[in-house]
Amino acid sequence: MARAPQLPLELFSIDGLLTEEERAIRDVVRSFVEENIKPNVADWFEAGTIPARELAKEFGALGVLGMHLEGYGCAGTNAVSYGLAAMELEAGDSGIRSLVSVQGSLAMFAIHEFGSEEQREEWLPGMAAGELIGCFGLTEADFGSNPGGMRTAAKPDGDDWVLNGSKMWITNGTVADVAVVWAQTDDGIRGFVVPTDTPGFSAREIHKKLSLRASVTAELVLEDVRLPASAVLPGVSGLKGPLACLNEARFGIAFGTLGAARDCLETAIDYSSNRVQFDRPIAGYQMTQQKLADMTLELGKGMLLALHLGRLKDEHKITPEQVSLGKLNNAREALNIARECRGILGGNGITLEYPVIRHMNNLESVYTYEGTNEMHTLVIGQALTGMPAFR
Ligand code: TGC
Ligand code: FAD
Repeated sequence: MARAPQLPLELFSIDGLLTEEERAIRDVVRSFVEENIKPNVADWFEAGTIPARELAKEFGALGVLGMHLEGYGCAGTNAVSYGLAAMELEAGDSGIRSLVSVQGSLAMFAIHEFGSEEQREEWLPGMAAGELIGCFGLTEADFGSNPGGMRTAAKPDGDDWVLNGSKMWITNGTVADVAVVWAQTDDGIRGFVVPTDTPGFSAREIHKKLSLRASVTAELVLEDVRLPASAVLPGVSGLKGPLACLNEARFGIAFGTLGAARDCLETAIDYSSNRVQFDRPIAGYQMTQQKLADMTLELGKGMLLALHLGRLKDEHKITPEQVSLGKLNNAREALNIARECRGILGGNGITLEYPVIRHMNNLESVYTYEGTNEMHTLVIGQALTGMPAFR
Protein backbone atom coordinates (compact mmCIF):
# COMPACT_ATOMS: atom_id res chain seq x y z
CA MET A 1 0.00 0.00 0.00
CA ALA A 2 1.46 3.37 -1.08
CA ARG A 3 2.14 5.94 1.66
CA ALA A 4 2.56 9.71 1.51
CA PRO A 5 6.21 10.35 0.65
CA GLN A 6 8.46 12.26 3.05
CA LEU A 7 11.34 14.55 2.08
CA PRO A 8 14.81 13.18 2.94
CA LEU A 9 15.57 15.60 5.77
CA GLU A 10 12.04 15.31 7.18
CA LEU A 11 12.89 11.69 7.83
CA PHE A 12 15.58 12.91 10.24
CA SER A 13 13.26 15.44 11.94
CA ILE A 14 15.96 18.07 11.43
CA ASP A 15 13.60 20.99 11.94
CA GLY A 16 13.12 19.98 15.57
CA LEU A 17 16.84 20.59 16.13
CA LEU A 18 16.58 24.22 15.03
CA THR A 19 15.32 27.24 16.93
CA GLU A 20 12.39 29.25 15.64
CA GLU A 21 14.77 32.05 14.62
CA GLU A 22 17.07 29.66 12.75
CA ARG A 23 14.13 28.21 10.84
CA ALA A 24 12.87 31.69 10.02
CA ILE A 25 16.26 32.79 8.64
CA ARG A 26 16.53 29.58 6.64
CA ASP A 27 13.05 30.02 5.21
CA VAL A 28 13.69 33.62 4.14
CA VAL A 29 16.86 32.62 2.29
CA ARG A 30 15.10 29.59 0.79
CA SER A 31 12.31 31.80 -0.58
CA PHE A 32 14.83 34.23 -2.03
CA VAL A 33 16.63 31.39 -3.78
CA GLU A 34 13.39 29.89 -5.09
CA GLU A 35 12.26 33.24 -6.50
CA ASN A 36 15.47 34.86 -7.65
CA ILE A 37 18.14 32.24 -8.19
CA LYS A 38 16.58 28.97 -9.32
CA PRO A 39 14.62 30.44 -12.25
CA ASN A 40 17.77 32.11 -13.65
CA VAL A 41 20.82 30.17 -12.63
CA ALA A 42 20.85 27.58 -15.41
CA ASP A 43 20.99 30.43 -17.94
CA TRP A 44 23.77 32.16 -16.02
CA PHE A 45 25.64 28.87 -15.83
CA GLU A 46 25.21 28.23 -19.55
CA ALA A 47 26.33 31.76 -20.42
CA GLY A 48 29.20 31.58 -17.92
CA THR A 49 28.28 34.85 -16.28
CA ILE A 50 26.39 36.25 -13.28
CA PRO A 51 24.99 39.68 -12.48
CA ALA A 52 27.37 39.89 -9.53
CA ARG A 53 26.80 43.55 -8.65
CA GLU A 54 23.01 43.26 -8.64
CA LEU A 55 23.14 40.01 -6.70
CA ALA A 56 25.53 41.47 -4.12
CA LYS A 57 23.09 44.31 -3.43
CA GLU A 58 20.19 41.88 -3.14
CA PHE A 59 22.19 39.70 -0.76
CA GLY A 60 23.09 42.81 1.21
CA ALA A 61 19.42 43.69 1.54
CA LEU A 62 18.68 40.09 2.54
CA GLY A 63 21.28 40.43 5.30
CA VAL A 64 23.45 37.42 4.42
CA LEU A 65 26.75 39.19 3.72
CA GLY A 66 28.98 38.73 6.75
CA MET A 67 25.82 37.71 8.58
CA HIS A 68 27.63 35.95 11.44
CA LEU A 69 29.83 38.99 12.16
CA GLU A 70 28.98 41.60 14.80
CA GLY A 71 28.63 45.32 14.14
CA TYR A 72 29.51 47.41 11.05
CA GLY A 73 26.11 46.71 9.48
CA CYS A 74 26.44 42.93 9.81
CA ALA A 75 23.47 40.91 11.03
CA GLY A 76 25.29 39.19 13.93
CA THR A 77 23.45 35.87 13.67
CA ASN A 78 24.70 32.67 15.21
CA ALA A 79 26.85 30.21 13.28
CA VAL A 80 24.04 27.70 12.72
CA SER A 81 21.95 30.38 10.98
CA TYR A 82 24.88 31.27 8.78
CA GLY A 83 25.33 27.59 7.92
CA LEU A 84 21.65 27.19 7.09
CA ALA A 85 21.78 30.26 4.84
CA ALA A 86 24.82 28.82 3.05
CA MET A 87 22.88 25.59 2.57
CA GLU A 88 19.91 27.35 0.99
CA LEU A 89 22.15 29.45 -1.25
CA GLU A 90 24.00 26.37 -2.44
CA ALA A 91 20.69 24.61 -3.10
CA GLY A 92 20.49 27.33 -5.75
CA ASP A 93 24.06 27.02 -6.98
CA SER A 94 27.52 26.59 -5.45
CA GLY A 95 28.67 29.67 -7.36
CA ILE A 96 26.04 31.79 -5.64
CA ARG A 97 27.08 30.49 -2.22
CA SER A 98 30.70 31.19 -3.23
CA LEU A 99 29.90 34.83 -3.96
CA VAL A 100 28.42 35.16 -0.49
CA SER A 101 30.98 33.10 1.41
CA VAL A 102 34.02 34.76 -0.16
CA GLN A 103 32.51 38.13 0.65
CA GLY A 104 31.47 37.35 4.22
CA SER A 105 33.68 34.56 5.49
CA LEU A 106 36.93 35.39 3.74
CA ALA A 107 37.20 39.07 2.78
CA MET A 108 34.96 40.58 5.48
CA PHE A 109 36.05 38.13 8.17
CA ALA A 110 39.73 38.95 7.52
CA ILE A 111 39.07 42.68 7.96
CA HIS A 112 36.72 42.14 10.91
CA GLU A 113 39.07 39.79 12.75
CA PHE A 114 42.48 41.18 11.90
CA GLY A 115 41.83 44.70 10.58
CA SER A 116 42.34 48.08 12.27
CA GLU A 117 39.30 50.02 13.43
CA GLU A 118 39.89 52.36 10.50
CA GLN A 119 39.88 49.45 8.00
CA ARG A 120 36.72 47.98 9.52
CA GLU A 121 34.86 51.28 9.33
CA GLU A 122 36.09 51.99 5.82
CA TRP A 123 35.11 48.67 4.28
CA LEU A 124 32.69 46.55 6.31
CA PRO A 125 29.45 48.58 6.16
CA GLY A 126 29.62 48.83 2.36
CA MET A 127 30.48 45.16 2.06
CA ALA A 128 27.64 44.12 4.38
CA ALA A 129 25.26 46.15 2.22
CA GLY A 130 26.61 44.60 -0.99
CA GLU A 131 27.62 48.01 -2.29
CA LEU A 132 31.24 46.87 -2.26
CA ILE A 133 32.48 43.43 -3.30
CA GLY A 134 35.51 41.73 -1.83
CA CYS A 135 37.81 38.92 -2.89
CA PHE A 136 40.45 36.90 -1.06
CA GLY A 137 43.81 36.24 -2.70
CA LEU A 138 45.70 33.38 -1.12
CA THR A 139 46.26 30.75 -3.83
CA GLU A 140 48.95 31.17 -6.47
CA ALA A 141 49.41 29.17 -9.66
CA ASP A 142 52.25 27.15 -8.10
CA PHE A 143 51.04 27.25 -4.48
CA GLY A 144 47.54 25.91 -3.99
CA SER A 145 47.50 23.23 -1.31
CA ASN A 146 50.75 24.67 0.03
CA PRO A 147 50.00 28.39 0.35
CA GLY A 148 52.89 28.87 2.79
CA GLY A 149 55.24 28.76 -0.22
CA MET A 150 53.63 31.78 -1.88
CA ARG A 151 55.89 34.07 -3.89
CA THR A 152 53.82 37.26 -3.83
CA ALA A 153 55.91 39.63 -1.74
CA ALA A 154 55.39 42.93 0.04
CA LYS A 155 58.46 45.09 0.62
CA PRO A 156 58.56 48.16 2.84
CA ASP A 157 59.54 51.36 0.99
CA GLY A 158 59.65 54.39 3.27
CA ASP A 159 56.22 54.48 4.93
CA ASP A 160 54.69 52.45 2.11
CA TRP A 161 54.45 48.82 1.10
CA VAL A 162 55.10 47.69 -2.48
CA LEU A 163 53.46 44.42 -3.58
CA ASN A 164 54.51 42.24 -6.50
CA GLY A 165 53.18 38.85 -7.53
CA SER A 166 50.05 37.12 -8.72
CA LYS A 167 47.14 35.12 -7.34
CA MET A 168 45.22 32.41 -9.15
CA TRP A 169 41.63 31.10 -9.05
CA ILE A 170 40.30 34.06 -7.14
CA THR A 171 36.51 34.11 -6.73
CA ASN A 172 34.95 37.56 -7.35
CA GLY A 173 38.37 38.74 -8.64
CA THR A 174 37.28 40.89 -11.58
CA VAL A 175 34.20 42.33 -9.85
CA ALA A 176 35.86 43.13 -6.54
CA ASP A 177 36.28 46.65 -5.16
CA VAL A 178 38.69 45.39 -2.55
CA ALA A 179 41.06 42.44 -2.44
CA VAL A 180 42.47 40.93 0.73
CA VAL A 181 45.88 39.80 -0.54
CA TRP A 182 48.29 37.64 1.43
CA ALA A 183 51.98 38.22 0.78
CA GLN A 184 55.42 37.30 2.13
CA THR A 185 57.18 39.97 4.17
CA ASP A 186 60.33 39.94 6.29
CA ASP A 187 57.97 39.25 9.24
CA GLY A 188 56.26 36.30 7.58
CA ILE A 189 52.98 36.23 5.67
CA ARG A 190 50.85 39.37 6.13
CA GLY A 191 47.45 40.38 4.82
CA PHE A 192 46.90 43.59 2.83
CA VAL A 193 43.68 45.42 2.08
CA VAL A 194 44.06 46.42 -1.56
CA PRO A 195 41.53 48.72 -3.25
CA THR A 196 41.32 47.21 -6.73
CA ASP A 197 41.67 50.64 -8.41
CA THR A 198 45.21 50.95 -7.00
CA PRO A 199 47.68 51.45 -9.88
CA GLY A 200 49.47 48.18 -10.71
CA PHE A 201 46.54 45.97 -9.66
CA SER A 202 44.76 44.07 -12.43
CA ALA A 203 42.43 41.09 -12.67
CA ARG A 204 41.79 38.75 -15.60
CA GLU A 205 38.77 36.47 -15.68
CA ILE A 206 39.41 32.75 -16.12
CA HIS A 207 37.25 31.29 -18.88
CA LYS A 208 36.59 27.78 -20.27
CA LYS A 209 35.49 26.52 -16.84
CA LEU A 210 33.09 23.58 -16.79
CA SER A 211 32.36 24.10 -13.10
CA LEU A 212 31.22 27.13 -11.09
CA ARG A 213 30.21 28.82 -14.32
CA ALA A 214 27.78 31.03 -12.40
CA SER A 215 30.71 32.51 -10.51
CA VAL A 216 33.53 34.89 -11.36
CA THR A 217 36.97 33.28 -11.09
CA ALA A 218 40.05 35.36 -11.83
CA GLU A 219 43.80 35.77 -11.79
CA LEU A 220 45.05 38.80 -9.87
CA VAL A 221 48.27 40.49 -10.94
CA LEU A 222 50.12 42.90 -8.66
CA GLU A 223 52.84 44.94 -10.33
CA ASP A 224 54.51 47.46 -8.02
CA VAL A 225 51.26 48.03 -6.17
CA ARG A 226 52.08 50.80 -3.71
CA LEU A 227 50.03 50.89 -0.53
CA PRO A 228 50.21 53.03 2.60
CA ALA A 229 51.38 51.51 5.89
CA SER A 230 47.73 51.50 6.97
CA ALA A 231 46.87 48.86 4.33
CA VAL A 232 48.40 45.98 6.26
CA LEU A 233 46.09 43.93 8.50
CA PRO A 234 47.65 44.68 11.87
CA GLY A 235 46.09 41.82 13.81
CA VAL A 236 47.96 38.80 12.50
CA SER A 237 51.15 37.58 10.88
CA GLY A 238 51.96 34.12 9.59
CA LEU A 239 49.99 31.50 7.67
CA LYS A 240 47.60 31.12 10.58
CA GLY A 241 45.99 34.42 9.46
CA PRO A 242 44.59 33.21 6.13
CA LEU A 243 43.99 29.71 7.54
CA ALA A 244 41.81 31.19 10.29
CA CYS A 245 39.70 32.84 7.57
CA LEU A 246 39.46 29.51 5.76
CA ASN A 247 37.98 27.92 8.88
CA GLU A 248 35.02 30.28 8.53
CA ALA A 249 34.41 29.55 4.86
CA ARG A 250 35.00 25.81 5.25
CA PHE A 251 32.40 25.76 8.00
CA GLY A 252 29.90 27.35 5.59
CA ILE A 253 30.82 24.79 2.95
CA ALA A 254 30.09 21.92 5.35
CA PHE A 255 26.49 23.17 5.34
CA GLY A 256 26.42 24.56 1.81
CA THR A 257 27.30 21.32 0.02
CA LEU A 258 24.29 19.69 1.69
CA GLY A 259 22.06 22.22 -0.04
CA ALA A 260 23.34 21.15 -3.45
CA ALA A 261 23.01 17.49 -2.44
CA ARG A 262 19.47 18.01 -1.15
CA ASP A 263 18.43 19.71 -4.36
CA CYS A 264 19.85 16.80 -6.40
CA LEU A 265 18.20 14.17 -4.21
CA GLU A 266 14.80 15.84 -4.18
CA THR A 267 15.02 16.22 -7.95
CA ALA A 268 15.92 12.52 -8.34
CA ILE A 269 13.07 11.40 -6.07
CA ASP A 270 10.59 13.50 -7.99
CA TYR A 271 11.96 12.45 -11.37
CA SER A 272 12.09 8.74 -10.55
CA SER A 273 8.57 8.84 -9.12
CA ASN A 274 7.27 10.10 -12.46
CA ARG A 275 9.59 8.46 -14.96
CA VAL A 276 8.02 5.25 -16.24
CA GLN A 277 10.09 2.44 -17.70
CA PHE A 278 8.88 -1.15 -18.12
CA ASP A 279 5.39 0.11 -17.20
CA ARG A 280 6.30 1.33 -13.71
CA PRO A 281 7.86 4.44 -12.21
CA ILE A 282 11.58 3.75 -11.85
CA ALA A 283 11.25 4.80 -8.15
CA GLY A 284 9.25 1.59 -7.70
CA TYR A 285 12.28 -0.59 -8.46
CA GLN A 286 14.39 -1.81 -5.55
CA MET A 287 17.70 -0.75 -7.11
CA THR A 288 16.46 2.83 -7.38
CA GLN A 289 15.12 2.78 -3.83
CA GLN A 290 18.44 1.51 -2.53
CA LYS A 291 20.18 4.45 -4.17
CA LEU A 292 17.65 6.92 -2.75
CA ALA A 293 17.87 5.39 0.72
CA ASP A 294 21.69 5.38 0.75
CA MET A 295 21.81 9.00 -0.41
CA THR A 296 19.25 10.02 2.21
CA LEU A 297 21.41 8.43 4.90
CA GLU A 298 24.48 10.34 3.75
CA LEU A 299 22.55 13.60 3.49
CA GLY A 300 21.05 13.18 6.95
CA LYS A 301 24.37 12.14 8.54
CA GLY A 302 26.05 15.14 6.90
CA MET A 303 23.32 17.41 8.24
CA LEU A 304 23.70 16.07 11.78
CA LEU A 305 27.45 16.56 11.55
CA ALA A 306 27.05 20.12 10.24
CA LEU A 307 24.59 20.99 12.98
CA HIS A 308 26.85 19.52 15.64
CA LEU A 309 29.74 21.62 14.29
CA GLY A 310 27.47 24.66 14.25
CA ARG A 311 26.54 24.19 17.90
CA LEU A 312 30.24 23.78 18.77
CA LYS A 313 31.06 26.93 16.83
CA ASP A 314 28.37 28.86 18.64
CA GLU A 315 29.92 27.75 21.92
CA HIS A 316 33.35 28.87 20.58
CA LYS A 317 34.60 25.31 21.00
CA ILE A 318 35.10 24.23 17.39
CA THR A 319 38.64 23.26 16.30
CA PRO A 320 40.13 23.44 12.78
CA GLU A 321 40.29 19.63 12.71
CA GLN A 322 36.57 19.48 13.33
CA VAL A 323 35.96 21.94 10.50
CA SER A 324 38.01 19.59 8.30
CA LEU A 325 35.73 16.68 9.28
CA GLY A 326 32.74 18.65 8.03
CA LYS A 327 34.31 20.01 4.83
CA LEU A 328 35.83 16.66 3.86
CA ASN A 329 32.79 14.53 4.55
CA ASN A 330 30.10 16.82 3.25
CA ALA A 331 31.85 17.93 0.05
CA ARG A 332 32.73 14.31 -0.73
CA GLU A 333 29.28 12.90 0.00
CA ALA A 334 27.49 15.75 -1.78
CA LEU A 335 29.54 15.04 -4.89
CA ASN A 336 28.76 11.32 -4.61
CA ILE A 337 25.06 12.11 -4.22
CA ALA A 338 25.08 14.43 -7.23
CA ARG A 339 26.77 11.78 -9.38
CA GLU A 340 24.29 9.08 -8.31
CA CYS A 341 21.32 11.38 -8.96
CA ARG A 342 22.75 12.25 -12.36
CA GLY A 343 22.52 8.57 -13.26
CA ILE A 344 18.94 8.26 -12.00
CA LEU A 345 17.90 11.02 -14.39
CA GLY A 346 19.27 9.06 -17.33
CA GLY A 347 19.66 11.17 -20.48
CA ASN A 348 17.85 14.05 -18.82
CA GLY A 349 20.61 14.04 -16.22
CA ILE A 350 23.04 15.63 -18.65
CA THR A 351 21.04 18.76 -19.45
CA LEU A 352 20.67 22.09 -17.67
CA GLU A 353 16.90 21.56 -17.75
CA TYR A 354 17.47 19.83 -14.41
CA PRO A 355 19.82 21.16 -11.73
CA VAL A 356 21.69 17.93 -11.13
CA ILE A 357 24.62 18.02 -13.56
CA ARG A 358 25.14 21.72 -12.74
CA HIS A 359 25.43 20.88 -9.03
CA MET A 360 27.61 17.88 -9.87
CA ASN A 361 30.04 19.95 -11.92
CA ASN A 362 30.06 22.71 -9.31
CA LEU A 363 30.80 20.26 -6.52
CA GLU A 364 33.99 19.24 -8.33
CA SER A 365 35.27 22.75 -7.56
CA VAL A 366 33.96 22.66 -4.01
CA TYR A 367 35.73 19.33 -3.51
CA THR A 368 38.98 21.07 -4.50
CA TYR A 369 38.77 24.57 -3.13
CA GLU A 370 39.04 25.56 0.54
CA GLY A 371 41.44 22.61 0.96
CA THR A 372 41.25 19.53 -1.23
CA ASN A 373 39.88 16.21 -0.08
CA GLU A 374 43.48 15.09 0.48
CA MET A 375 44.46 18.15 2.55
CA HIS A 376 41.54 17.64 4.93
CA THR A 377 42.32 13.92 5.09
CA LEU A 378 45.86 14.82 6.14
CA VAL A 379 44.60 17.33 8.73
CA ILE A 380 42.49 14.56 10.27
CA GLY A 381 45.39 12.09 9.95
CA GLN A 382 47.61 14.53 11.82
CA ALA A 383 44.97 14.94 14.54
CA LEU A 384 44.77 11.16 14.95
CA THR A 385 48.48 10.36 14.89
CA GLY A 386 50.20 13.58 15.82
CA MET A 387 52.27 13.16 12.66
CA PRO A 388 52.02 15.79 9.92
CA ALA A 389 52.20 14.02 6.54
CA PHE A 390 51.87 17.06 4.28
CA ARG A 391 55.53 17.04 3.29
P1 TGC B 1 51.22 24.57 9.39
O1 TGC B 1 52.67 24.63 9.76
O2 TGC B 1 50.44 23.35 9.73
O3 TGC B 1 50.47 25.82 10.03
C1 TGC B 1 50.98 27.13 9.94
C2 TGC B 1 50.33 27.92 11.07
O4 TGC B 1 48.92 27.99 10.86
C3 TGC B 1 48.24 27.35 11.96
N1 TGC B 1 47.10 26.64 11.38
C4 TGC B 1 45.85 27.11 11.46
N2 TGC B 1 45.35 28.18 12.07
C5 TGC B 1 44.04 28.39 11.97
N3 TGC B 1 43.22 27.56 11.29
C6 TGC B 1 43.68 26.48 10.65
N4 TGC B 1 42.86 25.69 9.97
C7 TGC B 1 45.06 26.20 10.73
N5 TGC B 1 45.86 25.23 10.22
C8 TGC B 1 47.10 25.52 10.65
C9 TGC B 1 49.25 26.45 12.61
O5 TGC B 1 48.95 26.20 13.95
C10 TGC B 1 50.50 27.28 12.44
O6 TGC B 1 50.47 28.30 13.40
P2 TGC B 1 51.83 28.89 14.06
O7 TGC B 1 51.38 29.81 15.13
O8 TGC B 1 52.60 27.70 14.57
O9 TGC B 1 52.57 29.58 12.96
O10 TGC B 1 51.11 24.93 7.86
P3 TGC B 1 51.46 24.08 6.58
O11 TGC B 1 52.26 24.98 5.67
O12 TGC B 1 52.10 22.77 6.97
O13 TGC B 1 50.05 23.86 5.90
C11 TGC B 1 49.03 23.13 6.50
C12 TGC B 1 47.87 22.92 5.53
C13 TGC B 1 48.27 22.01 4.39
C14 TGC B 1 46.75 22.27 6.32
C15 TGC B 1 47.40 24.27 4.96
O14 TGC B 1 48.38 24.85 4.18
C16 TGC B 1 46.15 24.17 4.15
O15 TGC B 1 45.05 24.21 4.71
N6 TGC B 1 46.23 24.05 2.78
C17 TGC B 1 45.06 24.12 1.91
C18 TGC B 1 44.99 25.51 1.30
C19 TGC B 1 43.58 25.98 1.10
O16 TGC B 1 42.64 25.50 1.67
N7 TGC B 1 43.45 27.00 0.27
C20 TGC B 1 42.16 27.62 0.08
C21 TGC B 1 42.32 28.94 -0.63
S1 TGC B 1 40.91 30.00 -0.50
C22 TGC B 1 39.74 29.22 -1.40
O17 TGC B 1 39.87 28.16 -1.88
C23 TGC B 1 38.49 29.97 -1.55
S2 TGC B 1 37.31 29.09 -2.44
C24 TGC B 1 36.25 30.33 -2.54
C25 TGC B 1 34.85 29.98 -2.56
O18 TGC B 1 34.26 29.56 -1.50
O19 TGC B 1 34.30 30.27 -3.64
P1 FAD C 1 47.26 21.32 -6.00
O1 FAD C 1 47.60 21.91 -4.69
O2 FAD C 1 48.26 21.41 -7.10
O3 FAD C 1 46.69 19.89 -5.85
C1 FAD C 1 46.52 18.99 -6.95
C2 FAD C 1 46.26 17.59 -6.37
O4 FAD C 1 47.41 17.18 -5.62
C3 FAD C 1 45.07 17.57 -5.42
O5 FAD C 1 44.37 16.37 -5.56
C4 FAD C 1 45.75 17.63 -4.06
O6 FAD C 1 44.96 17.12 -3.00
C5 FAD C 1 46.98 16.80 -4.31
N1 FAD C 1 48.05 17.09 -3.34
C6 FAD C 1 48.73 18.25 -3.18
N2 FAD C 1 49.61 18.12 -2.17
C7 FAD C 1 49.47 16.87 -1.69
C8 FAD C 1 50.06 16.14 -0.61
N3 FAD C 1 50.99 16.70 0.19
N4 FAD C 1 49.66 14.87 -0.39
C9 FAD C 1 48.70 14.31 -1.17
N5 FAD C 1 48.10 14.94 -2.19
C10 FAD C 1 48.47 16.20 -2.43
N6 FAD C 1 41.85 30.37 -3.84
C11 FAD C 1 41.88 31.57 -3.22
O7 FAD C 1 42.87 31.93 -2.60
N7 FAD C 1 40.79 32.40 -3.25
C12 FAD C 1 39.67 32.08 -3.94
O8 FAD C 1 38.71 32.86 -3.93
C13 FAD C 1 39.61 30.83 -4.62
N8 FAD C 1 38.52 30.49 -5.35
C14 FAD C 1 38.54 29.36 -6.11
C15 FAD C 1 37.50 29.10 -7.00
C16 FAD C 1 37.54 27.98 -7.82
C17 FAD C 1 36.45 27.73 -8.81
C18 FAD C 1 38.64 27.08 -7.74
C19 FAD C 1 38.68 25.85 -8.60
C20 FAD C 1 39.66 27.34 -6.87
C21 FAD C 1 39.64 28.48 -6.05
N9 FAD C 1 40.72 28.79 -5.21
C22 FAD C 1 40.74 29.99 -4.55
C23 FAD C 1 41.91 27.95 -5.22
C24 FAD C 1 41.76 26.65 -4.46
O9 FAD C 1 41.82 26.87 -3.09
C25 FAD C 1 42.89 25.72 -4.92
O10 FAD C 1 42.55 25.30 -6.23
C26 FAD C 1 43.05 24.52 -4.00
O11 FAD C 1 43.55 24.92 -2.75
C27 FAD C 1 43.97 23.46 -4.60
O12 FAD C 1 45.14 24.02 -5.08
P2 FAD C 1 45.67 23.67 -6.56
O13 FAD C 1 44.54 23.91 -7.50
O14 FAD C 1 46.91 24.41 -6.79
O15 FAD C 1 45.92 22.12 -6.56
